[in-house]
Amino acid sequence: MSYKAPGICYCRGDPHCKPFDTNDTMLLVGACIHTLAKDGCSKGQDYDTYHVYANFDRKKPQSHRSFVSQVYVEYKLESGGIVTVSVGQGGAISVSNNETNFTTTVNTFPYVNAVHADGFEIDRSKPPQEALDDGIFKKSKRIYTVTLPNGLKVIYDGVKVVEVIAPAEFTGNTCGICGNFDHDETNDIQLGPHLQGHSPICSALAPSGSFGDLVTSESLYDFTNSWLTKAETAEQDSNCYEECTQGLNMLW
Ligand SMILES: [Ca+2]
Repeated sequence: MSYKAPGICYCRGDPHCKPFDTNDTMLLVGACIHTLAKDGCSKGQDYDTYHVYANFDRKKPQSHRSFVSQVYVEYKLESGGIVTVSVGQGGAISVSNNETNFTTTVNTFPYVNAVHADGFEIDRSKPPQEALDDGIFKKSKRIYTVTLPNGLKVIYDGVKVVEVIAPAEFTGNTCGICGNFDHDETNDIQLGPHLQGHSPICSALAPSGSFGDLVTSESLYDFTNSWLTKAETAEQDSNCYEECTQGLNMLW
């Protein structure tokens, strides 16, 4: 019966991330934007219908510890348009549709507790008891839940805790830092598409190897960097820019 259960992946703290299939967290290092979960796993950086990614920011310029500062959810509509929802610090929410050139900032919280756009629901609530029992949102006063038309839920507390809840039918059809959700905890840490020889957007960070290679726990930097999905300019994030141009060795 447990195979009917949704998959739960989260990142919290500095950041410790737990994939869908394991109960252990792993400490990741990086200050750029990384894929948490997406489908279309044979498509490299592209995806079929959904892509969840997060911005990791350095806590202090000289520290290698970072945290999830913003969460993005992209979803391809049947019309071909792409809706992007982002949830940032303090629950700052924006919704955009590239087909209609529609962009809005949701600033109606706290006057309403849910908004709807393009089949999405975005709501604000107290953390569910189940998550509190697991200690996930214990310091979060409010959480913001983005529910996609396909049932995927992405929750962010507007501070540094993100949780991705994948419906049971996503089994085996997801990839990213959250792993492949095939109920096998031994194969979650696989190299993503951001690799040397594949036009990496941050060449100093792109590991060598092949997409899907299993990574050992000693190579978690390679794992994280292989799921790097967007570069940032020096103006957007000087820490990411430095890592991208100089590599992680600058941190130690
Ligand atoms: Ca797995």
